Amino acid sequence: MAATQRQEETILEGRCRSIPRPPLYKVFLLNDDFTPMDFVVVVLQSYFAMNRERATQVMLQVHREGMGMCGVFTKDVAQTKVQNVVAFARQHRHPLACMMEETE
Ligand code: TYC
Repeated sequence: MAATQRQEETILEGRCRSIPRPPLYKVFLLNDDFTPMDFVVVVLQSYFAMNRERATQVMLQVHREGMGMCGVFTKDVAQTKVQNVVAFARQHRHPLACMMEETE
């Protein structure tokens, strides 16, 4: 019984590994001179499930270094995040830019 179970698990594992992993995409925020810092923190909390402390760290990294990564997602999820963040920023008349890039 145990041997049969192990054999089935091995077969299942083998099948899983033969399925290629979907490509993943990094989502970034870009710095600008106009979007308020508090707004960027709200974006990171609302769309990237960060707590206030982490969101503040990422916002400051973007502010100082020009860009910062918000997360890694499958293509459709990354596209939706970018669209929603940009739409939310435009509703509030902020020029905040958000982009995605395929991981290596
Ligand atoms: N540089 C902006 C300011 O000084 C803050 C900012 C941070 C804007 C991150 C965009 O992605 C950004 N108000």
